[in-house]
Amino acid sequence: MRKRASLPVVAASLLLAACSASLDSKKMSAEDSLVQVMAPELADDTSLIWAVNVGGGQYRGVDGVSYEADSGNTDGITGRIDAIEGTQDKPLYETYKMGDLTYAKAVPNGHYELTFKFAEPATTPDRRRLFSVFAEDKQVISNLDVTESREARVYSALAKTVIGVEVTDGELNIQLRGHEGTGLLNGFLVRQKQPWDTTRKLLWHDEFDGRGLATVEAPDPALWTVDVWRAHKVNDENQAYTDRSKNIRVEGGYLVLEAHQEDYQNGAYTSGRVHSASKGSLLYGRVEVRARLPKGRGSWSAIWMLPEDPFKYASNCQTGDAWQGSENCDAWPNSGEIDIMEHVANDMDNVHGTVHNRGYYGINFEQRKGSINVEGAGEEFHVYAVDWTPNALRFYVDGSLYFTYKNEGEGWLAWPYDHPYHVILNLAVGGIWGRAGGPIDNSAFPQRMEIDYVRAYGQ
Ligand SMILES: [Ca+2]
Ligand SMILES: [Ca+2]
Repeated sequence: MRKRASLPVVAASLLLAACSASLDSKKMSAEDSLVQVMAPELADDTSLIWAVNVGGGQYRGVDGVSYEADSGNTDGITGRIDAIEGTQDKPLYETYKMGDLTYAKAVPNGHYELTFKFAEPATTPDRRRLFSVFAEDKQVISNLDVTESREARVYSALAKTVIGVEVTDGELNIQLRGHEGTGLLNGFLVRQKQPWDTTRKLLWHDEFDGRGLATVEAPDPALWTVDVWRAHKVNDENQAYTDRSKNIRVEGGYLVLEAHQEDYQNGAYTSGRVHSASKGSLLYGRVEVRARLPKGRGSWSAIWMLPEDPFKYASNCQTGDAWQGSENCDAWPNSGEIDIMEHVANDMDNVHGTVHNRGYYGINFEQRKGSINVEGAGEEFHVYAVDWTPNALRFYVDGSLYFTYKNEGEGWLAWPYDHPYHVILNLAVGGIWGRAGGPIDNSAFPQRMEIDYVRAYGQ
């Protein structure tokens, strides 16, 4: 959720762990055993059907995925980028193919989930590249501009997942088609959805049923604190957060965060923000939030987590200092942030999961992230979840895995996720990201983010 910071970025090369090396998964090398010690539960991905390092050789991803070499496919032109940013899988993104590519593989009939990996070279012959990706002749990614999708940065890795691809003819077909310039692809993987583990122990939760569905009331103060903030406090967000029931209430089985356009104090919008600090936290485990997202352009909704002790890894400020929105305190990003779900309605249905830490955050667009297409995110409820172990953070929508961030084993710079975090739910209006796709649509108010439940489970 935090996008802005004034701190110098730590050289990413310091943070590369031995386990980012390309490995032959069949050989048991010293590096292999290191990977297994660090992340035993990532060693085998049983849901994996097919993965290809487009334009390159065999590669083992930090999430344990074994990518096969791109052989036997003569489509397109192979190229190389040596300055990849924004991913733990740099070698995968360093090689690509450009052109109207096609890939096909015999698979059992069924439903599949596809993750595509893109990064654009700076030397692209086209000023702008726009292309679409098709799976089983259906357009699953339309008019993609890779660089624009990573805040106008070339070299930045982009991972996009699409779900519900149905194969009925025994062969999975993937195609790229250029609209302006040619298509470009650096890698892809295909999974079958795995059953959701429902055996976890519930630590704490709120179903937002309150005293009854007919009662309108404030969020339960035993678990939640409602923030009252001025406009522009963080991220240049346009809304003030209030504790009025107009902006935040439990109603009809949901927590409702409702944004309004209205003159309020020195701002033009109001909305709701709530957090569970010192009331509901966890260290490892899983958080599941079932929510329906707002649709109006300018809205920026978020389900995310911050440390219980924001000063855990701060170097220039201490307990009691104001740190949110501060340029002078490095509590953020040092102590970390986990964004389970972010959605800006100028890019409807494109849901993001992101981690921020001192090694990887907004500056230079080094933050690690994945995105997933959630059709009807503003119409239907979906379950947004993160699964957190000492070795990895894995991000899901409706049980579909779309992003894995691995503990590189090099300490807090890239893994400050070793202390308790709490949950934050908010609906921002505008801000640097909410306004990025055009002005706030004032005809779209009020806007609502509705949360059916928040459930925190143990490991
Ligand atoms: Ca590649
Ligand atoms: Ca509910």
